[in-house]
Amino acid sequence: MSKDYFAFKEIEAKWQEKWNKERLYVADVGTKDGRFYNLWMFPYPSAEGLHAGHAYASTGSDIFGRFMRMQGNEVFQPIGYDSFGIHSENFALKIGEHPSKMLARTTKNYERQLRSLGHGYDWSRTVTTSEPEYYRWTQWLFVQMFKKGLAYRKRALVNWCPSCKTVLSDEQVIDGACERCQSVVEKKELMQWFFKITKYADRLLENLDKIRWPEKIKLSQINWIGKKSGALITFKVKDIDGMQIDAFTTRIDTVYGVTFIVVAPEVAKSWSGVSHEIKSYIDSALAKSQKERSEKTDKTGVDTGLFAINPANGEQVPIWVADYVMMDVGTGVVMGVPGHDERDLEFAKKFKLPIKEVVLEGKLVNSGKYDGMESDTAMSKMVEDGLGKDQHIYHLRDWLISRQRYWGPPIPMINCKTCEANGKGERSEMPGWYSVPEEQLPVLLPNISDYQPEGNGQGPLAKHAEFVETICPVCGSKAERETDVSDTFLDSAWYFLRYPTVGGKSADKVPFDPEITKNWLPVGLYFGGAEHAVLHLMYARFTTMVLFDLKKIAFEEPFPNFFAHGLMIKDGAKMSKSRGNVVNPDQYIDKFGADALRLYLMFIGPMDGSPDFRDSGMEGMVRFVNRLWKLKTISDDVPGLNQGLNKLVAKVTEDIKLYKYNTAIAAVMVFVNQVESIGGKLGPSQTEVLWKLLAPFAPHIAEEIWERLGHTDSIHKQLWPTAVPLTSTEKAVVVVQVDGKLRGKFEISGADQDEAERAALKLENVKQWINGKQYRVIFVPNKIINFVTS
Ligand code: ANZ
Ligand code: ZN
Repeated sequence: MSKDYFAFKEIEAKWQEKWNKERLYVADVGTKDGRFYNLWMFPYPSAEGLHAGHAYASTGSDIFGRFMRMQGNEVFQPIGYDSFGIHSENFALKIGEHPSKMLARTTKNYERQLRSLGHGYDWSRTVTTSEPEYYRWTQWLFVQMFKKGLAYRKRALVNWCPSCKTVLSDEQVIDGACERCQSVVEKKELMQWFFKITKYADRLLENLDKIRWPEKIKLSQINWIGKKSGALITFKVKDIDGMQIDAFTTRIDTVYGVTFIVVAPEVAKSWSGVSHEIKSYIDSALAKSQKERSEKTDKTGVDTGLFAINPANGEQVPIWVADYVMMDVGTGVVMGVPGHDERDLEFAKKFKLPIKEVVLEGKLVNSGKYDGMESDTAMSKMVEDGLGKDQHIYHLRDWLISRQRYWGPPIPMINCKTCEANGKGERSEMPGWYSVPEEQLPVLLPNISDYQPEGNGQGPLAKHAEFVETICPVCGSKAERETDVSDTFLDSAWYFLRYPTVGGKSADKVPFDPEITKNWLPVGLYFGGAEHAVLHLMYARFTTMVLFDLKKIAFEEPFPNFFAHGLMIKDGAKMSKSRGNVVNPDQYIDKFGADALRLYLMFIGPMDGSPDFRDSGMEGMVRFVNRLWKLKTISDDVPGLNQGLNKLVAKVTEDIKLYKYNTAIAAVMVFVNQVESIGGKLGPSQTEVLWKLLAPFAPHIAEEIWERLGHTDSIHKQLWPTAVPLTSTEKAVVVVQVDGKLRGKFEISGADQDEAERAALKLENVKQWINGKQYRVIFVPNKIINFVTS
C-alpha cells in the first residue's frame, strides 16, 4: 500500500473531500468557551484567480488558526470576497465583461484555489460583498452614519482619477497617484458625500496604545492622522477693513521674528481683485502636483503688495503667495520666520526678505517683554496673553465616500426638491435629504449594460430614470435617488462583523447578531498586508468606534492583534503583471502538492520579510516532504530521541506564537536529520508528536499518517503536544526557581510534575527560600520548576 513517495494528488484530494464532508472546520458559533476568531484579509477578485502572494499570506494565517485549534480552542476561520468596488470593476472593464458575470466565474476559481491549498476555512459562512444580502447592510451602515450626523454632503476640491473616472479619498492617493491604476490624480471641485472620520481623530490616535500591532503600522496611522499642537495667530491686513488671515504655527515663541506672511495659492485664489501676475502664478502653482510642491526645489512665489500687521509688535510685513505652503496643512497660511525655519529661510534668501533671530540658546531675544524667557515658557505666556490661541491641527481629512461608478452599493439616500424648497429634511442642516427607510433596503443595484464610467462627474446610474425616479418618503412628491455608489472600503470596513452571523437564524434580520458578536468579537488574530495601514485598517477602526458609540457592539477596536505579513518576490524581483512573473499557485500544487507548497512558502523567509520564490527551492522542499514520508514507525519508542524531540516541541511552539514559521520548519529539518542518522525510525508516540507539530504546516500528509497510525479522529482536533517523558537513559536538567529566582538544579528523567516537585523540595536551598510559605507551582517539563509563594 505504501509508496516510497508521498502520493499527494490522491491523498490531498481525499482529505479535502473528507474534511468538507465531515465539516471539520465548521465552527460551533454557539460554543461558550475557548473561542478563537482567526481572520485573514479577504481577497478582492481583480484577476482570474489568486497568485502566490495570496497563497503565502493565507497559509501564514491558516497555520496560526490550526495551532490555536490544537490548543483546544473552537476556531472560527472564515473567508469571503471583497467583490464590490473599483478593484473588481476595473478588471471587468478591462476584459470587457459585466462585473457580475466576471465575478460568478472568478469567485468560483478563487474558492477552488483556496480549497486546494488545504486551508481550514469554515465554508458554511462566507461573505461576498457584492451580494444584496450583504450590501443591504452596508447601506444600513451608511444610514446609521447619516442618522448620527456622520455622513454629510459638501462641495469640495477632491481627488479625481482621470483614468478610473471617479473621485478618490485622500487615503487612495499615493504619492499623487491613484492607488488602483497609478494615474496622476487631478483636483476637481465636486459635490460629494463624506464621513466625519475627523471627529474620531483623537480616539483613533489614543487607542493605538491599547492594541498589539506592528510599530510601523501604528506609526503610519499616527503620521496619517498627523496631529500637531500649536497656536493660531490672527494677522490683520493693512488698509483693508475686516480682512484678516489666520496662520497656524507650532512656534508661537518666534512671533517677533516674522518678516513676511505666505499664503497657499488655493487661499489666494478665492481673493477678488488680484493682479494678472498673481493670477498666472496661482494657475501655474495649482497645475503642479502635491509632490512637486513639497519637494526641496527652488522656492517660487509672488508678492501681493498687501501687508499684514504682526499682533505682537505692530510691525507691517509683506504678504506673499508661494506654493511651498500647502492647503491641507493648518489654514494654508504660514507666518514666515526665516530666522528659525529652514523653508522660510530659503524663501527669504531667494526674495531678499529680512531675517531676524529671536531665540538664542533656547531663550528669547528681540521679543519685547518676553526677552530672556525659555521658548516653552514664552509659548504658554504668549497664548495666555492672547497673542494666539491653542490649536491642534490634523492631516486626516473626512472620508470621501461617494464614487461616480457603477459597481458598488448605491448610496441609500433620496433627495426631494419639494422638501428642500420648504427647508425640510431628515436632518435640519441638510434640507431635502432622506435616508431610504431601513425596511426598504437594499436599494438594489440594477443590472445595466452601459455601466462604463463617463467621467462627467456623475455615475452610470444617473442615466437610468427607472433607478433615479422615486417618491419622497415623507411628503410623497416626486424625488430622486442618489446615483453615486459608496467606496469599496466601506464594504470591507465591517465584513468581519458579518461572518459569524452568516447562516444563522438572524442573518436576514440584522447585520450582525448581538449575541454571536458578543461571543466572537473582536477578532482574535488579524493577518494581512501592511499596505492597508491607512486605508482599510483605519476605516475599519473608525467604523467599529461608530458602532460602539451607537451601542451596537461592546468594543472599540476590531483587531486587538494584527500581524502584517511581507510581500513575496519572485527570483529577486517584485511580482507584477507587467513583468510577467506573477506566480500562479495552481501549477505548483499540481506538480508538487499543496503541503510541499505550504512548507516551501513558510520556509523561504520570515513571515514579515520579503521572501523570494524560486523554483529550485520548491523542488528541495518536495525532497524533504518525501523524506518525512519515508520515516518508519516501529513498535517501541526509539531511545535517545526524546530529548531532541522535547526541544523541538518547545521550539516549534515558541516560533509559531511569534509567526516565525521558517525557523520552526528549519528545526524540524534538523530533527529529521538526527532521526535519519540513527536509522530513520521512530516509535509510535514519537511519530505522533512529530506529526502533530507538522500538522499546521502540512495538514494533508499529517492527517494521512495519523490515520495510518490507527486513529479514526482528525489530527487537527488533537491537543498540541507538550514534552514527552524521557526514557531512563535520558536525563534532563531541571532548574528550580523560587519566585522566579534561580535556587537550584537537579537531574531527572520523566516529565511528571509530582516527581519533579518532590525532587526539588529535597534541595536545602529551595526549602530555605520557600521557608514554609504557601506556594503554587509552574512546571515546564525537562526545563524549569518555579515555586511561586504567596
Ligand atoms: C513659524 C515657525 C517657526 C514654524 C519655526 C516652524 C518653525 P512642522 O514644523 O512640520 O511641525 N506651516 C504651517 N502651515 C503650513 C502650510 N499650510 N504649509 C506649509 N507649512 C506650514 O509644521 C508646523 C509648521 O509648519 C508651522 O510652524 C509653520 O511654520 C509651518 F521656527 O510657524 B511654523
Ligand atoms: Zn419631500
